[in-house]
Amino acid sequence: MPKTSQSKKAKGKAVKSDLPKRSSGKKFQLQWYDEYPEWRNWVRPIKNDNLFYCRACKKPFSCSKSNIECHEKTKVHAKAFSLLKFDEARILSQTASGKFLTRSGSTVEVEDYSVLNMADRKPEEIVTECSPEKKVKSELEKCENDVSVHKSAISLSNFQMKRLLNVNSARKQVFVEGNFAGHDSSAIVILEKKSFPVEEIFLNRGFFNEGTIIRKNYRNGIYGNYECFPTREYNGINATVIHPASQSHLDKYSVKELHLVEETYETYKNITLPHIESQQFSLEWVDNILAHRAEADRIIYEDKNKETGFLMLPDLKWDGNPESLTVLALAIKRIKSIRELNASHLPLLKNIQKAGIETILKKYNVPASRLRIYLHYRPSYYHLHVHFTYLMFESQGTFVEKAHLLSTVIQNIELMPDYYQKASLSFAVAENDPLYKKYQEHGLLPSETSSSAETS
Ligand code: M7G
Repeated sequence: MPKTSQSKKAKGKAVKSDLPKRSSGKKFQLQWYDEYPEWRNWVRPIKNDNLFYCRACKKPFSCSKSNIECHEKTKVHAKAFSLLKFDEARILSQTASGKFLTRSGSTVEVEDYSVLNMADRKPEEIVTECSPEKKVKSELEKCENDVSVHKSAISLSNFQMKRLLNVNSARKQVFVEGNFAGHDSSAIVILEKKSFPVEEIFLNRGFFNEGTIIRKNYRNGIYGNYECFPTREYNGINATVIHPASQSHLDKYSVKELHLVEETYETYKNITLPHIESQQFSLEWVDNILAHRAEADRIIYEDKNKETGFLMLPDLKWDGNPESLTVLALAIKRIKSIRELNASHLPLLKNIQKAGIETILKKYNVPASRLRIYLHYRPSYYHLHVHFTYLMFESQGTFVEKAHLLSTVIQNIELMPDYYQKASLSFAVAENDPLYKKYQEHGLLPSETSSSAETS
């Protein structure tokens, strides 16, 4: 077995950034590639110098085995390396010549480092490493201290893509991780094609008019296939930007394997609840809405009663098209989820049901019979909220293992006041969710997942 590059020897000691230290490094030894095969992907020796060039970070570093190991463990390198892999997977497949395009559009030789004249480099350009622990801490600090891009107008040309997190071709969505220029912490950009308007007037205005460009792809008898570019106003896509994005956000939007868990109330109390209390998504956005600090002009209904009150507004992900109506009702009272509901909450739930239906009818002219009204378990955000969506819209999160109809929740509690403290609730948990490991440790999920079925 080849050694992995996470050797115990790597201590991540600081190397000072002055010229004498530069010569204290070692020349790169080609046999290191045999010991650490992964290094072939990103470490490049620099001729006649005690430096190596990192293809991911695009910088020279002081060269010694331990310094390369230490560099590999830094978050900055890990991010740069995943970006490099992403670029190469996308671009190298198109170029058999061993050349690739840089993001700026120029073509360069993959192995050509002659452009780097190390002798001309100033000492401060030779990057040195600090301990991985320090780096991780400073990365966290960067995220906490970073000012959100939303504070000023944003431009997507300032967004440097780093990693494709997920693609949903059925929903025509793409989830991308990257950085905005001038900001250290990661951002997530979610792009989603909008649904079509169905009113004749909008179809005529946006699609069937002289502003629409149509180009023929091919024709076969009576069948013709075209590429169509509707007028600009109707070409828009829905973009959601999350910044600064935490690791939990990145996990939420990354592709991952799911497992079904059957959670008893004991499991909830002993495993799920302590986890929620220690590391749930921030509810700042909910509190901002409740206090009218954000989205105040989007509120469509408000009942300020502390026990039975709630507030309604369009969901973040609704593009405003009636065909994809997605409205959120947020309880005024802090209730984590349906797990906490009992008979004392019936007036609140019934109020949300009745006033919510009336509001949507009045505001959007959609009757109750055409609405799907449900709660999520487990939700992403542990402040009780109810989703109102157009029944014909296949909205996300309406799977049987996640959505609970409000009417069923009310009936369950009417039949048994402590139903949600008695019932087992099933939901999917992703392998990259910290709870996945905890459920495994408590025997709720098998510790090893076997990908191949046993054959007799
Ligand atoms: P959930 O069931 O906790 O999680 O629903 P889910 O994302 O797995 O469905 C929370 C809902 O709140 C989602 O439908 C989000 O789109 C919506 N949402 C999230 N944020 C951060 C906001 C926000 O800032 N404003 C509004 N209006 N809706 C939000």
